[in-house]
Amino acid sequence: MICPSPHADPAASRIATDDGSVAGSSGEQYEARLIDLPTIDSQTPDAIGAITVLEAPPFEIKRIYWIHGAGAGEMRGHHAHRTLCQILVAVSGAFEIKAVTDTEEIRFMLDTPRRGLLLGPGLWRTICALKENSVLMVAASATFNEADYIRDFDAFLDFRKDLREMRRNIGGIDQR
Ligand code: T46
Repeated sequence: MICPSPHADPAASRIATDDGSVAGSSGEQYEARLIDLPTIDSQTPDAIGAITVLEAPPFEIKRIYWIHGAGAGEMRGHHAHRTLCQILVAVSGAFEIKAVTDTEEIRFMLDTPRRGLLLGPGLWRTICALKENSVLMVAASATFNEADYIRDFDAFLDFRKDLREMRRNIGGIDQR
């Protein structure tokens, strides 16, 4: 399935490896990585299936919601957040998530409830359901605030430019 991208250049697209690191990302750091969630598998007659736990997240969770009802190949997202941190879990079905900077995009496959994607602020994201009836749970660091959204891609590019400039000015170690 092809989930469209805001960057036209396919060379700018990279796939996150299984351990969540970003393949070939030329030293850039991203606040986007896969995290394995502790899972208890039960195989006794009175407890079948598994329990997966999201605990001790790297931010305080203020809100949990879930996205459902998107058909296979349908997309959501198309925005960035100024400050919001999130953990995304495909509790059912599968999603391809793209985390996009001003120069490239990283593709993450969420196809198991045993894994989450930690997504920081300042990244444009697209969410593409890969299967009918997929459900994406999102744990977020803040309550809903429309002012935290950047919904225009050019405004996002300006935001990234300002961020880079600010980091340079304060002599930041990281140049995201
Ligand atoms: C994100 C990805 C992963 C509310 O009124 N309250 C809420 O708590 C939320 C989440 C949304 N809304 C309203 C705002 C919009 O008018 O519902 C509409 C759709 O929301 P949004 O554009 O956030 O939907 P998605 O699915 O594109 O994005 C969601 C998250 O909200 C977003 O933060 O990064 O999933």
